[in-house]
Amino acid sequence: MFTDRVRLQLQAGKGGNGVIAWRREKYIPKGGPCGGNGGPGGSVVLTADAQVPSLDHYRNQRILRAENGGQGGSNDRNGRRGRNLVLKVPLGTLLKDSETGEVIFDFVEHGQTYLICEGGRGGIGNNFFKTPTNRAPNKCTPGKYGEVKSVELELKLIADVGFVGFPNAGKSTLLTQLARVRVKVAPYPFTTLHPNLGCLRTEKNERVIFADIPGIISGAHLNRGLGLAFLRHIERTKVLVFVVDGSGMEGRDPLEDLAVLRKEIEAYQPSLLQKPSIVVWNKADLGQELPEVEGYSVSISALTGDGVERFLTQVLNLLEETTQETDAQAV
Ligand SMILES: Nc1nc2c(ncn2[C@@H]2O[C@H](COP(=O)(O)OP(=O)(O)O)[C@@H](O)[C@H]2O)c(=O)[nH]1
Ligand SMILES: [Mg+2]
Repeated sequence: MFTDRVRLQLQAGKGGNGVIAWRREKYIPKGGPCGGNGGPGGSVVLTADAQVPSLDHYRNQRILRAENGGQGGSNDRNGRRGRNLVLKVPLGTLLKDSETGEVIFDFVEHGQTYLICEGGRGGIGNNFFKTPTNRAPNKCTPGKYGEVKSVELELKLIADVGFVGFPNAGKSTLLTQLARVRVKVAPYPFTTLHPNLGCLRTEKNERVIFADIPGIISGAHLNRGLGLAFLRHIERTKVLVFVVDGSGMEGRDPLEDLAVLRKEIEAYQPSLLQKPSIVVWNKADLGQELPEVEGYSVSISALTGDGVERFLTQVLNLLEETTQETDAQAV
């Protein structure tokens, strides 16, 4: 699986110091304290931005700092607030604590924001220590340091589940429908990240990414149509879903379509056919006796939503089995 990771040390800004100052005006003796407060340091904030394609921007960075707060001034002037450091990250970025490896935040939607390091508070100037009994305090406090964290950003956007099928088989419709179905056993919130990409959360709060891989045409392995770029995408998915128009409309034969899809994939790399897969006979609403095939298959209507819930349950089960096997192999 494709991962792209960077390690960064993030530092919020230090708060500005408070100061001691005295009013000195002509003809006003004993003007009193007038030292202002320091401004707060800037915080470090991460925000998901759909326009950012990768973490490349951070590749050569190690330490990133937000601005410090300004020192207080005389005449009760407060110091300037340090500017926040806003780091834009691509959708699909996991923010992890680099010491514990724990996931702190998972950016899946455009605009999601997470404050990782809070800026230090500004110090207090002597004007604020003034009391009825102490009219001339000779005291101020320094600004506090901002938070510092070592983090790891990991981009994980490669689909777990890839839809493979001829143009017009209904892949896009199915992806859209997934966002609508509410599975009874558990609510799986589904977010559309991109027209061809959707993200679903399981009960365990794991992320499953579905991709509608642009249409295959016969000869893809010879680089016709979208060709090789397309086939490369499916190399990285864990589960393949063959979406086939099962209605037999337009004079197509569903079994033959499935055979061609498999042949294309096999011609490119035979091992891809070893991936766990599900055959989806789509357009069930148009009616058609569907052929029996080996392995998992399910008949659905992506248009009406019939059978989509069953399909989802199958995919998630298959994915879980696959993950367990992979984990077992890794041990
Ligand atoms: N009757 C019917 N039409 C469908 C179904 N799923 C998709 N379609 C239609 O088939 C056409 C192609 O669907 P689309 O999702 O764009 O196919 P894609 O090229 O595989 O992404 C569209 O006009 C859809 O409305 C279905 O289950 N039943
Ligand atoms: Mg489409």
